[in-house]
Amino acid sequence: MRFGTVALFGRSNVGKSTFLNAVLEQDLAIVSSLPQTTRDALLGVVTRKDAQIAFLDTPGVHRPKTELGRRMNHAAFEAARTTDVVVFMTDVTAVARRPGKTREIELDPEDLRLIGQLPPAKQTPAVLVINKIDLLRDKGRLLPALVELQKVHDFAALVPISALQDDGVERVLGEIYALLSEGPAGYPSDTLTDRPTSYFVREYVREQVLVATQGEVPHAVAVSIDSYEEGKIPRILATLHVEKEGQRRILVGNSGSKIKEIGMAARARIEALLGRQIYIELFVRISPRWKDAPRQLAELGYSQDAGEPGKERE
Ligand SMILES: Nc1nc2c(ncn2[C@@H]2O[C@H](COP(=O)(O)OP(=O)(O)OP(=O)(O)O)[C@@H](O)[C@H]2O)c(=O)[nH]1
Ligand SMILES: [Mg+2]
Repeated sequence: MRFGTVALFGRSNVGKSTFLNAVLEQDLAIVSSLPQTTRDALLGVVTRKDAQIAFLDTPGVHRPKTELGRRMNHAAFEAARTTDVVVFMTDVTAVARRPGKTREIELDPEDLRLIGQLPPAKQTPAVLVINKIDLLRDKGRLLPALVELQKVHDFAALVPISALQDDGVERVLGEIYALLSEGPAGYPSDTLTDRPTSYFVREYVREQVLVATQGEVPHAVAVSIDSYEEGKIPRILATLHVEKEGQRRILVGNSGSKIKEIGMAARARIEALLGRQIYIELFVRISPRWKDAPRQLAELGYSQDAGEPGKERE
């Protein structure tokens, strides 16, 4: 048996959470086309006959404007620093042709900055994954890009994939397997994650906000669980926190139509995870500056140590 922990690390929106779901063969993590979808590290455990890999999906590293953003980056760097292997993920936009550039391949400057902050290869081996190859018309750009990337860091392997189309995902698992050492599994074989149900309730409600709203609203929302009553049909009351009155009005919608739509879609997603019926009711509240207030951040589940594996908080 081989066992190891693996951080999924990289810029926002490159497909880290999509990849996690692909290896788990389950839509555990929330995914969206907006940047900064993932806000904290999420464990997802893949158990096979001869190996167990504990993946940590992390928030996309970005230039933070709030305390929440700083904590998100911190969670990503902590994961990359503490796991056995790092998957550095980028996507084909990083190797796309850029107007006005003279050199054939110009690596993404943000990628270069992040690669420069990876732990030394001798200490933590890293696998480079280029995602979204389904979008790349000119596949001839891939090889020179891989050559350039290999020059900036001693990656143990470089794998082009399409997480969305489940193309190359198994090869990534193979490359990770080759880097793991023999040892007992870290989790019981039926473990999927270490997060409690309440975490996924919050996430799946937030996911529907990302789907149903635009502009500043998706990023202004955090979700808290007010009560969770077990029973034949569990009864969940949750609050969506926004920063401003205008955002509250958008979320509620015309005579409550928007919040109802969000609640119904979130309920379907939660029911699919739990395999049972639930009742959920959503409220909207203005909590100004929740993204910068340490106490409120902690209450909303975004405490400073939230990203560290094994430190559950609910
Ligand atoms: N075409 C294509 N799109 C993809 C692929 N993988 C992910 N995407 C899309 O890219 C967007 C971002 O995906 P996520 O998995 O949320 O990206 P992430 O890296 O987790 O983003 P953050 O959580 O914000 O850091 C979504 O719209 C996905 O559907 C892929 O292989 N091909
Ligand atoms: Mg994500």
